[in-house]
Amino acid sequence: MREPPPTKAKHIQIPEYKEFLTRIGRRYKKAGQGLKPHETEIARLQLIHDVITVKLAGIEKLSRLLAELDPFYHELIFIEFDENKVRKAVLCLLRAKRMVSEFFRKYRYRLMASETGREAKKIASEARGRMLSLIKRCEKQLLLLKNLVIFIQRLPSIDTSQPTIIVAGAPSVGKSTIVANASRARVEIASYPFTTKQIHVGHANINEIKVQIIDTPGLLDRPLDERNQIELRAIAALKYLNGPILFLFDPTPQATIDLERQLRLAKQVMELDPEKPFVPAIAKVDLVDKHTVNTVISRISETLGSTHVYKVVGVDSRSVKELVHRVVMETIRMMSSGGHPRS
Ligand SMILES: Nc1nc2c(ncn2[C@@H]2O[C@H](COP(=O)(O)OP(=O)(O)OP(=O)(O)O)[C@@H](O)[C@H]2O)c(=O)[nH]1
Ligand SMILES: [Mg+2]
Repeated sequence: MREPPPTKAKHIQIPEYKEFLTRIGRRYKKAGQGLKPHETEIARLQLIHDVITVKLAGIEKLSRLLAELDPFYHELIFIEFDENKVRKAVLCLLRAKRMVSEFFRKYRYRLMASETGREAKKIASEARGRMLSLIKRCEKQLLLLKNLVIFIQRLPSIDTSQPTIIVAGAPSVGKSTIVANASRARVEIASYPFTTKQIHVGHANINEIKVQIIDTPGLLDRPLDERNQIELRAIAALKYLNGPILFLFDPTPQATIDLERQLRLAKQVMELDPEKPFVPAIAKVDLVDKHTVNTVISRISETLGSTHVYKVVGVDSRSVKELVHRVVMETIRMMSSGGHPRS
């Protein structure tokens, strides 16, 4: 299994500027004690160099992680962070690290050639100032990258190479209820719309196949450029995660948006990636009569051209497990027969 970015990010630490000063300050006086004056100053510069180098090792790891991001995580991260600012911040710190090593080499030679303790002190003070100011100049960037790493660490760990079902639909259609009943995921369920604000992942075992079930925030039927950040997270999952989209319809009169708007939304979702299997399902069928269910099925078939529309009672875990099982099997069948995912 490929390690997802949140797992990789757990090994990355980005310090704040003041942490450099504290770490250096704690050992500065003792460094090189008892040596000749110029040797003492070299030892102190070595300390500054080493602290900066060790503390900035995380930047290189972060830079590698960002370079290897798959499109899903790339999208999810740069919905919240300005990609250009992040790139500049990484470059600022990588440059600072390189320059600190260069200064250290240069000033070490100058210190070795110094003739008096006074001269050595003067050279060392200049070197210290220059080395630290390189980091000080990237103070804001350090903070940005520290926040970025914390953000990545908190993202859901999704293995983009594993089978995945993406549950989507308008707000309050019952997405989280389905994900909770199909897996071991603990997701928030509530009667008000927009309860889910992040992407969540649940894991289920279907006939020995490990399946990831993705809960997404609710979507409204509006153009991409009018969508808010929370909706864009759902779009990132729908566009870039590999697997069928289980699209839920709320058939009740209390639905957040009416059926026609849900159908418009379904079309928009289908268009995000026309190659992706699209599985329509009517949720909350326990709350409406048969006639309503049939009317909704007809409208879905007419509008989306779906040959099969599933029905599910999200609050009944048996109904949910059966649906997920059928979606997985159907997807496998479609993929192995090489048929069009929406035929
Ligand atoms: N009776 C009944 N209620 C359901 C069913 N599915 C969900 N609900 C209820 O509908 C409400 C919304 O459910 P959620 O699972 O939070 O809906 P959601 O689509 O995740 O909502 P957002 O995250 O806000 O987009 C909750 O009060 C659920 O208990 C169902 O099949 N039958
Ligand atoms: Mg939800």
